[in-house]
Amino acid sequence: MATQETRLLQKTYLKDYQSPDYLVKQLNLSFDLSLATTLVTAKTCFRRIGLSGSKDLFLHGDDLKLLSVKVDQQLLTAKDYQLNSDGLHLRNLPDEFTLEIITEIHPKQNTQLSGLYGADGLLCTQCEAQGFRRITFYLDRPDVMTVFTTTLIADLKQFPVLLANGNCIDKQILSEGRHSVTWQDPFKKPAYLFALVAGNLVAVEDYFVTRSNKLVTLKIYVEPQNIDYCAHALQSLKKAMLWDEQAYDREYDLDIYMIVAVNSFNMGAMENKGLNIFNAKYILARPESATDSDLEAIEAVVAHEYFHNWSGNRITCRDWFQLSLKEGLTVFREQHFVADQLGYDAALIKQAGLIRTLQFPEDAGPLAHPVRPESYLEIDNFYTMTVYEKGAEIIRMMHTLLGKELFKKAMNHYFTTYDGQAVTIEELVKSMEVASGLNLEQFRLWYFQAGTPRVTVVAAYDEKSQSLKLKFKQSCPSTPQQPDKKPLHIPLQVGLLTVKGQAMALQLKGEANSMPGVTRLLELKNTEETFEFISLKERPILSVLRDFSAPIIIERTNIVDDMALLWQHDPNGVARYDAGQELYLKIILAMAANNCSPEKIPENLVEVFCSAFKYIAKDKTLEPNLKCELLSFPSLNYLLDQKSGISLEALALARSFLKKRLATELLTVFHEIYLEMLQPGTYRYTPNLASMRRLKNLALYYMVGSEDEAALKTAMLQLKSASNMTDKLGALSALSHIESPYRLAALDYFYETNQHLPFGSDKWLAVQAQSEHPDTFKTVQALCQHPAFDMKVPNKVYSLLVNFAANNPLRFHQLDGQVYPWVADWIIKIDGFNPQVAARLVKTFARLHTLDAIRVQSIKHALKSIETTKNLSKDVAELVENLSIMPA
Ligand code: B3K
Ligand code: ZN
Repeated sequence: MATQETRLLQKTYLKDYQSPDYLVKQLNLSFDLSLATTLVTAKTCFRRIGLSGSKDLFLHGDDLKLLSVKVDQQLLTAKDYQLNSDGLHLRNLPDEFTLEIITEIHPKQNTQLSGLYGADGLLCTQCEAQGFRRITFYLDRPDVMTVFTTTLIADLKQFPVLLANGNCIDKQILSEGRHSVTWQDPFKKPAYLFALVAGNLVAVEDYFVTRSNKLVTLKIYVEPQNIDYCAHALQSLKKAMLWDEQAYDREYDLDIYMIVAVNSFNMGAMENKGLNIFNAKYILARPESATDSDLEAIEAVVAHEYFHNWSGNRITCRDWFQLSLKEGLTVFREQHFVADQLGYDAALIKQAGLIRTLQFPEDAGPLAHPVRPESYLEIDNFYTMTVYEKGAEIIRMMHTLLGKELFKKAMNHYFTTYDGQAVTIEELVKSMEVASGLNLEQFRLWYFQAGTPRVTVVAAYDEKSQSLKLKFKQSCPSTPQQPDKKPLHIPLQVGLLTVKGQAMALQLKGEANSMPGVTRLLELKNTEETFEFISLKERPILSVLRDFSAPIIIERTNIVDDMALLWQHDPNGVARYDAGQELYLKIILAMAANNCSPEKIPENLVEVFCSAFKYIAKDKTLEPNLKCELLSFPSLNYLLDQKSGISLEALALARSFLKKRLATELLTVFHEIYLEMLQPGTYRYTPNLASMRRLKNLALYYMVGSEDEAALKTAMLQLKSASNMTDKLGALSALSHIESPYRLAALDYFYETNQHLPFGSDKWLAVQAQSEHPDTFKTVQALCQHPAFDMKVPNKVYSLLVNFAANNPLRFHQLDGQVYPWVADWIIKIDGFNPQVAARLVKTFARLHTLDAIRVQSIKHALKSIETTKNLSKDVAELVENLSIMPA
C-alpha cells in the first residue's frame, strides 16, 4: 500500500498548471483490433511551442506494452527514451517531428472499463478523464487538441461494424476476411473525447435537418436483440437537437451523430465527439420494460450528452480542475430542457431535492470540496454532485441575476468567443460580465468556497408603519482545508402572502411604486442585511427561497400555522413544497424525540400537520405531480442529515408511525385517488399521463402502507394485470416493504415475468435492496449469489450493493456489526478489477458525519480494513484517506 507521503506526492495541484510545451498538429491512429490483443499505431505530428526551451517531451501511458518508437521514421532504441509506469520520456527532440509509436493492449483483460475494453463480444472505449493513455502514449490532457484520423482494422464477421469519431472517409475489404474503416473528425478535440466501437451491432436510423439546412444522419447502435428498444432515445435526440437551436442557437456540426448502447459501462454515458457511448440503461426502453421515470431519465441523459457537443466539446476545459465548466453548464442546459418538457415547478422541485438530499450532505461531510477543486489524487473521484449539480446551480444563479435575455447574450458571447479552445471557468464568468455589465467579483466565490451557506431570516411586521423588516444573516461552516469563509453573493427570491393565502404587492422602502409581479429578487452580499417592505395593510407571511433561487439552507422562525398555509396555498410550487418538508421534519423530529407518545407532542402541531396533509390529499384541482411531491415524506437519510442527535431507530420509527397513521386515516381518500387516476386503454407516455400514474402509484403505496388486506390484493392485481413497467414496479415497490406473503409472491412473480426484459432483473435487485423489511441485509447477501447478479457488470453492483448502502439507511446502518465489514469486503474485491465502481461504493460511507459515535467507530474500523489492503487503487485510497480524517 502506498504510504500517506507517497500518496500526497502524487497529488495534482491547480497551482502547478503549466501550458503544454508542444502542440499536436495532427494525430493518425490505426487499430488492428481483437478482443485479446490489439495493436495501436499512433502517428503524431508535434510542434514545440513552449517558452522553456526544453527539448524533452513526456507522454502519458498506463498499462501499455511498448513495441516500437520512431522519431521522423528513425527507430529509437531503449537508451533513447525512458519508460516508467506513468509514461514515456523522450529527449532532445527537434522543433517539429512525427512520432510513430506502436503499442499492444489487451481489451478483454481490461476490467477497469477505462481505455479500450472488451465486454459482451464488443470492443469499446471510455477515455474521460484519463483513459486515452491506456490506449497509446500521448499528451493526455484536455488542453492539447488536434484533428484525429482513425483507421480500424478487424475481422469482418466478428466485428462487422467499426465506428470512430467524425465522418467516415474510407471503407475497404481486406484479405483473410478482414476489413478496414477510416473516420476523420475535422474538429480539434482533446484525447478524452476519442472513441471507437467495434462489434456485431445493428442500428436504427433517422435524420435531422439543422436550421441551416444541413442533413444529419442519426444512428443508434445496439445489440441485435435490442433493436426494438431505441425509439424513445431517438425521439429524445431529435428533440434535444431542435431545442438547442431554439434555446441557445447551437447547431450540430458533423454529418452524422451516433450513439452506441453497451451493457458494461462505469457511468451513465459519454459525450465523445459524434460517437456517444451510453450505458444501455439510458437508451433501451419499451413500455413493458421501462418506467415513466426511466423514459424521463433517458430523455435527459440523451439531451445532456448532445448538449456537450457545444458545452464541452467545441469549448472544452483547460485542465480537469475546470470540470464544472463543461459539467455544471451542461447539467444546467439539461435542466432547462427538462423544465421545458415537464414543467418548471416539477423540474425545480426535483432539482432542489437532488441538491438537498445528495449535494448538501457531500458539502457537509469529509469529502466536501469546492466546485473548482484545488487538488486531486484521482480525478475520477471528482465527478461529484458538487461539480455537477452545485455547478449547475451556480449557472442558474447567474441566469437569475442576469435575467433570461442577458443570460442568452452571455452564452452566445461564450460560445462564439471561445469556440475551438480549452478554457477555464473564469472565461465563462467573464462572458456573463461582458454581456450584462454586472460585476460578479464576489459571486465567483461560489466556485472556490466549499460548504452549504446557511441563511437565517427574521421577519418583523410593524402594524403601525405597515412595514415588514427582513433581517438576513449568512454563514458557511468550515470544510476540509477551508476553515474560514467569506460572505457570498446570494440571489434570494421572496414573496408575501396574506393569511388567506393571497399574494401581496411588494414595495421596498425607498421605491416609488410596488413592482409588478408577486416574486421579488433580493441580493444578499454581506454577513448581515436588512430589507424593508412597506404599504402592507396586514401581517404578511413570508415565502422565501422561491424557485430554490440559491443552493443554501434557509432557517426561518417558522410559525406552524404559517408553514401549513404555505404548504397548502403558496403559488410558488417550490416554496410550497419546501414549507411542507419543513413541517414533516418538525413533526417527525418531535415524535422521534418523544418516542412517538402522542401526549408529549404539541397537539397543535399534529392537528395542523394532519389537516393540511388531508387538505392537499383531497384537493382535486391540484396537478397530480405536484400533489405527489407535496404528499411525499422526507427520506430517512434526509432526517439523519439534520443531525438532531436523535437516534436513527427513533427517527425511522417516527417516520413510519406517522406514515401509517395517515395511510390508515386516509385509506378511503387514497383509494378514491387511485380509482380516479386509473387510465383505461393502452399505455402512452406523456408528461401528463405519467404524472397521473405517479399519483396513482403513490396512492397505492399509502394504501398498502395501511396493510389493509383489500389494498394488498389491489397491488397484487395491478402487478399481474399491468402491461407497463411503471405500474408493475409501482405495485412491486409498494409491496416490497411489508411483512406479508404478498411481498414474496410479488417478488417471485415479477422476476419470472420480467427477468428477460432489459434491466428487468436489475429492477428486481434494486427493489429488494431498498426494502425496509428487517430481512433485507440477509436477502441482499443471498442475492449476491443469484444468477441475476454479476459483480463485473457495474449496473448490477449499482442496483444491488450501492442501492442498499446509499438508499436504505435503516438496513445499511443496522447495528449488528456485520453490514459495514461486509460492504468493505466487497469494496476490496471490486477494487481488484474496477476501481471506479469500488470508489462509488466507498462513497456510501461518506455520510458518517450524520451518524452516532458507535456507528462512526465501526465505519472507521471497516475503512481501516480497506486502507490496510495491498495494492489499493488511487481511487479508493484517496476516498478512504479523506473519510478517515473525519474526527470520531
Ligand atoms: N463526461 C462524462 C463523465 C465521465 C466520467 C469519467 N469518470 C459523462 C457526462 O457527464 O456527460
Ligand atoms: Zn456531462
